[in-house]
Amino acid sequence: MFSKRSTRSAVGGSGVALLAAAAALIAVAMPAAHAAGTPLRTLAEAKGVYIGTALQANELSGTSGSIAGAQFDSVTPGNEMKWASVEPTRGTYNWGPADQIVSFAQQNDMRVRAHNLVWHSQLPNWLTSGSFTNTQLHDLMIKHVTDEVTHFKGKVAHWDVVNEPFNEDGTYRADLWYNQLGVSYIADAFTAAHAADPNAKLYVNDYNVEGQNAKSNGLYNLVKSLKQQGVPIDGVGFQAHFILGQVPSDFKANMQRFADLGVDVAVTELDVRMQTPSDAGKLQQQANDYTAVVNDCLGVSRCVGVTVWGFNDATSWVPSTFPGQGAATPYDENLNPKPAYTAIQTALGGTTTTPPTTPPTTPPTTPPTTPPGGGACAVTYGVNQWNTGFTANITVKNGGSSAINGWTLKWSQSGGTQTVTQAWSATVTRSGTGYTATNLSYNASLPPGGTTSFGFNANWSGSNPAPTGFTLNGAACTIG
Ligand code: 9MR
Repeated sequence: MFSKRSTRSAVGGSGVALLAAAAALIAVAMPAAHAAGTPLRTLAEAKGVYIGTALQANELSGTSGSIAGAQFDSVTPGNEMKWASVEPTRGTYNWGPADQIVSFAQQNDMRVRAHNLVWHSQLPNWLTSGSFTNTQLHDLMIKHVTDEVTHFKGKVAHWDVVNEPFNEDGTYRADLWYNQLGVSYIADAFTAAHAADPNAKLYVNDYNVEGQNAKSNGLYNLVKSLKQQGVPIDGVGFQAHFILGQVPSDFKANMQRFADLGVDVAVTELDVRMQTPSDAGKLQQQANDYTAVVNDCLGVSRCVGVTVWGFNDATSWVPSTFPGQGAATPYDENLNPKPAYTAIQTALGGTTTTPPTTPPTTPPTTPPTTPPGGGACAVTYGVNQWNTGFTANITVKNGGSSAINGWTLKWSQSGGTQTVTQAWSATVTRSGTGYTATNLSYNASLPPGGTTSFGFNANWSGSNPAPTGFTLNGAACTIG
């Protein structure tokens, strides 16, 4: 379903060139909360990597859901797949919230980075306060891993099988698992996960391992040993919870040494925290830090993707864990994109467009018909097209003298076959040669002279001619 990094050459360089060559993007003023330009996921896919976000089940609807689905092609449940969430009572599973996130991912054509199976934290009380023999604890771990991986079998691309097994000095963390089972718990967890879903890519994941240091050396030796033993490990996740200005300069080289062991690598929980309040200088430094991380991943052929740990400052874990710090993500608390967003977009190959000084629309020479409740309109249609797909960005202007409350924009595209795969800031459907876009609740009202913008991604084959015959609530539109 998704291009893996190993296929990057098939869709990468030539796709980017095509993107650039075919770009006919019309710059438009986008409403708050929806970023201008090509969505991050479109750019990432053209580079053969994914761009992901952590999400919690209460973020799937409304503006946060619509941004997440439009911009990201991978989702990691922030908490919903952890042991305490899925097995709060021994042997009784609560899959609901995690299932909701998986459904959201399927609806939005996103992959799932599942997180996590064996960790020292967010364990249920029955497990931490129980008194189990080593054999019982081993069997409980294997059963949990087997049951959870089986439940999501075929629905997740990647599993964080073992999370945060190291101390800062590179020794094993003395947690429940290591203390009772010894280091073999790690290999056993991977083996059980692989048996339950042989197609899922299995990762070990940790923090403060991005640079070469005692902790990453410990992790390196573990991965080397697991590979030598033939344990089914596929990848290493670098969480990348950074402090402003402190992305290690050897992050890329460090990822490369792991890749050289024969595993994939991924940036799994990226954020860059700062002392709040933020200011322009800090936000620019943060943008530089995000640029460095994306470039580091793109510089390692086995780096399969980058996930941000929450895409917006409103729901980030940082302020509650580090009082006085925050503003760590690419979108602010009002869900508006920050310089860090543009930095990711640019690093992934997107271009920044400057709005034209004169409006790109031409006034109609004959007055359009104006049905009750509707109005004359003007449309700008920008398309970024490559060999199998395209991204369309549309701005519609209410050119009439009365306000519109609730709008439907229709147009046709005759020739070739096109399939809409996702839309943002509007609902977009395709039937025959006709498209229908309807407003979301936040952009239903268009005052006289007011504009709103939306977009969609689609696949095409045969040909992909220019759209024609735009109407807004039945009134003909000019195309600028
Ligand atoms: O984002 C998660 C937050 O909501 C939880 O309160 C927290 C509890 O430990 O876990 C957060 O996610 C962590 C992730 O699972 C593992 N790496 C560190 C993340 C931030 O704490």
